[in-house]
Amino acid sequence: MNNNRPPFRLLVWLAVATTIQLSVLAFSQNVPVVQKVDPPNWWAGLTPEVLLLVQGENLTGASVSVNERDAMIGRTQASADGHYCFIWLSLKPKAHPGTLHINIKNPSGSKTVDFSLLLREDTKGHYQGVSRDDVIYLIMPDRFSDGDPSNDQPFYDRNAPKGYHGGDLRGVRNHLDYLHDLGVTAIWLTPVWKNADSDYHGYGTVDLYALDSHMGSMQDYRDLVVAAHKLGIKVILDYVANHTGPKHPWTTDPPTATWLHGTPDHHLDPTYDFAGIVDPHAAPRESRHMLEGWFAGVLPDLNPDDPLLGSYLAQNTIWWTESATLDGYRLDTFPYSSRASWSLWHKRVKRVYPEINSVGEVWNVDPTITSFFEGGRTQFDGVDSDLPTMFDFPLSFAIKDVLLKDQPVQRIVDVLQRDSLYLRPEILVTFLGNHDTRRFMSEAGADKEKLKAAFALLMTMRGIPQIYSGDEIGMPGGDDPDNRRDFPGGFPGDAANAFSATGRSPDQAEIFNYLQSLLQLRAEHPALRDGRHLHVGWDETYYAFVREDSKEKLFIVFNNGKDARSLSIPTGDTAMQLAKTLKPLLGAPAAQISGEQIQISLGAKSVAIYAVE
Ligand SMILES: [Ca+2]
Ligand SMILES: [Ca+2]
Repeated sequence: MNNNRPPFRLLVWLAVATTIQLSVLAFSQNVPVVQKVDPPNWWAGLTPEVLLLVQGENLTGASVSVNERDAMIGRTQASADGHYCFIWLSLKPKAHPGTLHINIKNPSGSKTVDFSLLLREDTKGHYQGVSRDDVIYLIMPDRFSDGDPSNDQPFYDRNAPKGYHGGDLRGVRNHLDYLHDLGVTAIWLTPVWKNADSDYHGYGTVDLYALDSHMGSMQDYRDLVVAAHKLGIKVILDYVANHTGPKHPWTTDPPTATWLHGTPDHHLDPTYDFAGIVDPHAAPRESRHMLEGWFAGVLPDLNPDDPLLGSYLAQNTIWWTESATLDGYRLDTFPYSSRASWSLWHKRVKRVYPEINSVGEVWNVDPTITSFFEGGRTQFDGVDSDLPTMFDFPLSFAIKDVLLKDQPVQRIVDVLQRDSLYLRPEILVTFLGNHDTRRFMSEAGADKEKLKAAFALLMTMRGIPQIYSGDEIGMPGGDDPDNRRDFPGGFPGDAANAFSATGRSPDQAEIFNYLQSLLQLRAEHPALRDGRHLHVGWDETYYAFVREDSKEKLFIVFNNGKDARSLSIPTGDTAMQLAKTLKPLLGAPAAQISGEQIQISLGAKSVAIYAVE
């Protein structure tokens, strides 16, 4: 703890005791027992108040006091069964770091809880938010690299597709140079908090205030972020507000009567259709199962509209952000919690971290559906989600359908033509795949040329691109959990090491090198990051477009044909009308401009990029 001041105990003579007697006990009671306090600590000067959730026994009717001059108990609220007590702890703006002694007392006795107020880290270089200058890399830490075999157990079995494989935070830190070399500027780690049994993926938490032991220690987490920031790499928290794991203690013993939607015995089956939310004419029953059903039929559904849980979740997010100096959020299963609750969550988090932003998982093929969840405007129901941006699932499906199923290029243009549905299409997070989808290379008809073309589109089109770890070396992988195979070279005894240039197969190297050159191009050309995206032309199998800002213009042509094509692209009344010459980039074939036509011979399933002069 960072504290140069004398312990508060010495300052007691200055302090004013604040005690609130809740109620007179109508029955005899045992001494208060405290098993857990959420959050386990806070920071001096971070917020004017912190809501403590004390879990234990015999807490009903207890009086709570704190004998320190910088803190005051606002009010308390205990559950009827005495297992929980909420404590509103007010903190002075200039509260000093140190240990608060919170006394919880009933007629049978008392219990004192030590609660640390830490000194905040310097905020410079932290809590940055993600921007169009970033390229995000998604890592499932258990499957990336084992940097500390001492934390591999329990449930460690590298042969079990759904067991722990040993990867951890130190493993990620060990390979930051690899990511930096590739050109990545932000990493999104799937949840690192404590899960039960063999839930290696992290999406079934049993304690929102603990790191899973397989991941390492909080110090490992902090060390990873510090090392990442030194390389200019941001770190994104995967936040799951919709549900917990089935073994979370709340499942059978929730802190309030409305903490969860339902109980293990009586809850709604889930649906995964967002139409009932988006449709202004829908009856509540059309969204009830989606909002309140237990995801996958087993995950206890949190009710973030419970005001206490709403406060708990926002505060929990702030605790992780502050603990590890994080830079952004990926919001899991975004539509499955009410947008009103997300709005409050965003406001609470932004109050502390104005620069930080979030990207929501809104899994749908249709931009008319996905765009509804974007924040910044009030929808028909009077709610503004405050969500800055989301993953561009419609574009991801379109790119794969076009390249892999030979669907008309119009599929991609269709998505872009609906960009006016969004307030900020330019910051949508674009991607080919993630830990929930089949890998590109395991889709029917995939090959490395198509993957390279897909990456070229991703890195030249509008949006903030996200790469799923392993796709940069063309890793195969079918449906979950096959799409979560171990990264080669990250684990003891691996036959090959794809983290090293010499350890990559020729195919792996070809894909990696091409993607690396695309990221370098993107870094060198601001127009590819923040320029306007303008159509030039398209037909069944080609699409030509421009990215331009006030200083430069790039021309990109995609041939989705199964064969090479000699294209003659009309440029009249387009952003290319006045173009004089085309300078090929990344090995693009020569292209000629004659009058208002551009002539290009382009190989099958390939993308060519030009600087326009
Ligand atoms: Ca390990
Ligand atoms: Ca829900």
